[in-house]
Amino acid sequence: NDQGDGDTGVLTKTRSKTARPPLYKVLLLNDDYTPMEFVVHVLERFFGLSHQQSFEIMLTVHKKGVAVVGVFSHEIAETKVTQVMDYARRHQHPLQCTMEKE
Ligand code: TYC
Repeated sequence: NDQGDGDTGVLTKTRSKTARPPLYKVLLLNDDYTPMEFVVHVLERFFGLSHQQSFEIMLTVHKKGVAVVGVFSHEIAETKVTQVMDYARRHQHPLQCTMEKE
């Protein structure tokens, strides 16, 4: 892994494997006010989930407080979080969506 660099005595790190970009979990948080149907709609609209998948994830969040909605690259995860937060705010619901490194 450490490679000599000519006669300088400087060691250079090399990598034989291809590094994958880090992935980020997008999380949905429970609250007491956002209607269940609104959460289901958000999951269908922004995450391309079926109605059944969306309903199940919404119920998991409702019961456990939080659930992973999907795993994405940093840029895609950030876009999803922004879309959900803007949409919830526009509809005056306190729904919270965040991301964290996997
Ligand atoms: N707890 C909300 C209610 O009882 C429903 C809800 C589910 C809210 C999931 C947010 O991420 C959420 N109306």
